[in-house]
Amino acid sequence: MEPRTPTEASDTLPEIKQNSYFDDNAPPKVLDSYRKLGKAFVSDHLQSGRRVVLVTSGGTTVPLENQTVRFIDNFSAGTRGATSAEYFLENGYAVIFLHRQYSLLPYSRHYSHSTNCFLDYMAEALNGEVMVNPEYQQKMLGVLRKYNAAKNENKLLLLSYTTINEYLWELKELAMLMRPLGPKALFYLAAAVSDFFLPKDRVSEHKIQSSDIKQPVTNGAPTSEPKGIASTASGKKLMIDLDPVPKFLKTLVDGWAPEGMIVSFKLETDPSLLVSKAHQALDKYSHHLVIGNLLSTRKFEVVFAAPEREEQWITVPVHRRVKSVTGARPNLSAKDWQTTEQEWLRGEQELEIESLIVPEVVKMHKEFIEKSQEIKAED
Ligand code: 9Z3
Repeated sequence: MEPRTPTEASDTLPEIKQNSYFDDNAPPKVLDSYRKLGKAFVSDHLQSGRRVVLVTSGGTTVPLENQTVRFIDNFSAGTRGATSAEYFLENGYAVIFLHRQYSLLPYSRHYSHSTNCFLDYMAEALNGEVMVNPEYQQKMLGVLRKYNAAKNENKLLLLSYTTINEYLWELKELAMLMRPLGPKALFYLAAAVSDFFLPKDRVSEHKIQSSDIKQPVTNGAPTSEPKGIASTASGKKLMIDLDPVPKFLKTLVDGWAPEGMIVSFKLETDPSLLVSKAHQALDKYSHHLVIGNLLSTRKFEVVFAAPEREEQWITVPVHRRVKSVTGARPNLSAKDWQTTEQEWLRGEQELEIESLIVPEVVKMHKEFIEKSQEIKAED
């Protein structure tokens, strides 16, 4: 996992110039205010010499209408990102948390989207005031202290997106703002990003009406139809014609963040594909680490793929039987996984896999910074 030398890291931004995505798709309205917030945050931590991580979290949407009633979504609750952000803060990082609006957030995640409604954490005191239920006092105090420390020390910047277009613009902007941090910038891309999108000029302004879909027509929609859709000759089917999302990871590596360390996640559902797909992503984008996970076991195991290294599995101890947590993949039966999942759902297994993932990433980032400094010193 070598840093690239300054000559390898291009000063021009080739991929950005080549692809016209940002010419054709307008920036989100919040971009100017995010730029100001991001700039102030980065310059604050640049001065203190702190490492800064951009954590992306949650799914991106592809709206089918400008005034959006319907959209295509990517799976992600934001658990991976929100939990990891907390461990990065514990490891001394400042965190820019770029997340899907209304997905889980660091610290507050402990009290939302859970089996308990937040009101279940409350109780009525004898004097009629609302208090925290004594059962939860201890844990909540711990969470509250960490949350307040992150806020008071300006170590956590929360910025949000909803659509794939907002995500791409904001990622680009923040990556460029983080360039002065050099190798101290870390990108931890846990967001579940759409592979396909509907370009702006093909998005219909208003809600697509099923009565607008005439038949028979072929793909390539006659002008009378709402833009971007077409029906088949066989019936009133909505056919959506999506374009591939530009390979932003390549642009991030080569242009937006040439000196930072870049970690991406790879999500698969077929276990036989996970490792090869993680390596493929690494070869394609030439970044520093791919963390592979399967939808079904993502809370209990992940695999690290990095250049010139053996794959490394990180596994949460299963059913109190698996002691080792890093290294080769433990040979577990489907039943073992089921037991783990049940224990986790019952709250018996409290170890969060992010508490194992993040320290490994932090270790790799430290080595990355040291190597970058050695290369600079040699020049
Ligand atoms: C992940 O694989 C994340 O770990 C999860 C986290 C989405 C599974 P939750 O938020 O889930 O804890 O519910 N993210 C996928 C990242 C992704 O879409 N990667 C792109 C790809 O695989 C490249 S950046 O092509």
